Amino acid sequence: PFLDNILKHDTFRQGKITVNFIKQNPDLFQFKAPRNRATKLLTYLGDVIVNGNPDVKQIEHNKTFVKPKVPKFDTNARYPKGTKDILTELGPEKFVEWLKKEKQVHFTDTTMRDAHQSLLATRMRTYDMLKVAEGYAKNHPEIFSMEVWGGATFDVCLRFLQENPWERLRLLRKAMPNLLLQMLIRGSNGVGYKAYPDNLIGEFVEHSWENGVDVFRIFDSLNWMKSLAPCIEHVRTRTKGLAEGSICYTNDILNPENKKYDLKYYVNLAKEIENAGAHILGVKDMAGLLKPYAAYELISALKAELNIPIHLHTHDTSSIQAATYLKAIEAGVDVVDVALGGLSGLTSQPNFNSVVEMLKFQERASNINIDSLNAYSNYWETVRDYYYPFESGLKAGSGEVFKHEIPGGQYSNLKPQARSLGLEDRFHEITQMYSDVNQLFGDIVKVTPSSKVVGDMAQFLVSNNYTIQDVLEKGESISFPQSVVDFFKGDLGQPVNGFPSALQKLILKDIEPYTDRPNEHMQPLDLEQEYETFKKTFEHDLSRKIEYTDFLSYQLYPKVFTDTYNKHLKYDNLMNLPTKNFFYGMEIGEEIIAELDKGKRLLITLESVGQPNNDGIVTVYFKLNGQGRSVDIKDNS
Ligand code: BTN
Ligand code: 3PY
Ligand code: ZN
Repeated sequence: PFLDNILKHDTFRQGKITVNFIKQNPDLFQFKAPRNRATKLLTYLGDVIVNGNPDVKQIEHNKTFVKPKVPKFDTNARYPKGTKDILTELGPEKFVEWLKKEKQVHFTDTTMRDAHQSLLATRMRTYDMLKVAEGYAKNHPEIFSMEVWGGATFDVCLRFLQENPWERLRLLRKAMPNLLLQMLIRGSNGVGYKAYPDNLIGEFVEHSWENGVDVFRIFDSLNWMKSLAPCIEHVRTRTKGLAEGSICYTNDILNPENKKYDLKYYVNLAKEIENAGAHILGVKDMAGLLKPYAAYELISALKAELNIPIHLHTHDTSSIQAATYLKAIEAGVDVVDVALGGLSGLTSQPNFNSVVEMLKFQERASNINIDSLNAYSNYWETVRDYYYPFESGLKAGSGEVFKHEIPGGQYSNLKPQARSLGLEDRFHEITQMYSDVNQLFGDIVKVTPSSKVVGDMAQFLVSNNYTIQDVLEKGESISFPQSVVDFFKGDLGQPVNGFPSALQKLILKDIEPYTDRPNEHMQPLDLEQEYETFKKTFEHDLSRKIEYTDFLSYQLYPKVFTDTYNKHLKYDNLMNLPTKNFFYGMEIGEEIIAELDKGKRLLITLESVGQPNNDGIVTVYFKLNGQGRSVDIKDNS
């Protein structure tokens, strides 16, 4: 195995070894003994029991959880016809014609993507989704689409949940074959925080479609057509799905002082998106700034000027966004995004159940079984409690969002970030600074990843006690966060009306900015060659074979993928471990069932936990299918 480690080592393979090679690479002495899957699972459980899940920062001891009730459905029943069947039957163009003729308003359910991204820092596990996916698709075939993938879920799924996002997609596809599945993609930034080579994004889109995505909501974090258009083209040429090109809504079209993001600006952008080949126009109100009367104006104008259907997305951070939907529906919007009650409101989407009630007995009402919908809301309300460490702490809607304009998905992430920087008590300073930084940057569109740049800058200034004045007066001597430098260089593209040039100079110092597409500054990826290299690097099979989609994960997030791969070598795939045990381990005497593969069940009981020995090793005693088993765990405390 030692020789094997040398042969596989990057440095060796690149032919760069020196006499110190062995001395400098202690990893050469790490040998991976083959271990069976049950032992890996017990090792994980032992580790969480002794050391905790590193992602869970604050544990409420003695907390009890209620078992979520899964609404009834017939496993043997056939799936009723839904929108996916209509798309397959009609193809994208005719599907769009069908949608435009629909009188009722349609709904996208965001519970499995944006809702938990915006309320629970994106931590919802596949386990909890799969429990209800099949039943939901059978009981609610009238839903337009299920937003289940993309945005931050890709990153978080790998990074913190140690799951394979592609596996999640495939399982949800299988469980909901009758409904359209929808994803969020950040144009040239894919599901990442920077631009990637065009051919990688094309490849990513194609494989997303092949693994289950039907509707691609495409946006650019600066509303830059040059990033949107190629991605719309990928969807049109490499899939049979729907390209939903989106405008990101910022500021307020009704404010007479807002000369930049006025109605004309949005209508023009929407027309460009339609001309670029979008099947549907997305109106992405990522921070929840589209007020009811503005929505009426905007949707009316878009309906009048465009031929494609309009799909509206908002966040209820202010708590008045159901009124926005009402006015948008009156103005003729075709589809709106909602989240099931238990995961709705605040920084998430408006409440699906209540919006359905709002429209009851009205012209554009839809035919949804509200009692069943309520049962699903209750399921999510109960599941939500298992994720309590990831709650943002926001208890009420806040009108301040119209000032700071922080996107819903970022808001739930900014609080824990502030906490980890020791700035929690200065959170309102950060939100105020966020708004000041936005003005300093020239009032930009703020949504991932541009929102992260503004957030990084705000936190940087607050934690260093700098003011905006300081930046303007002594910016030359300040070294700004890397994300801010990259942004001003042009790495995320060009903001509406360009960068403020004096500030750009202060931030970039002697770095030269550029104004063409970031992708022009990158080589296309040699996919075949890189895939061969990838397969050699990650040649240990997990409990499955390494796949091409793993290669795509690696290309988007090399470090995150590598870390998760290594965790899978150690712990295996934990997707089927109940959420309570994944985050909080087990209690003495607790008995759980963990399914390795379909039908391969393990019955695990925690018997006792020993004391650390002199080397800090703790022995954890389990019963596995009735047989005594123990694992030795290093206590890291
Ligand atoms: C978003 O802003 O996209 C929503 C939250 C996503 C958080 C992920 S977690 C790892 C990475 N680090 C960040 O600061 N944001 C992303
Ligand atoms: C994302 O990009 O993840 C978003 O949800 C932006 O709103
Ligand atoms: Zn959103």
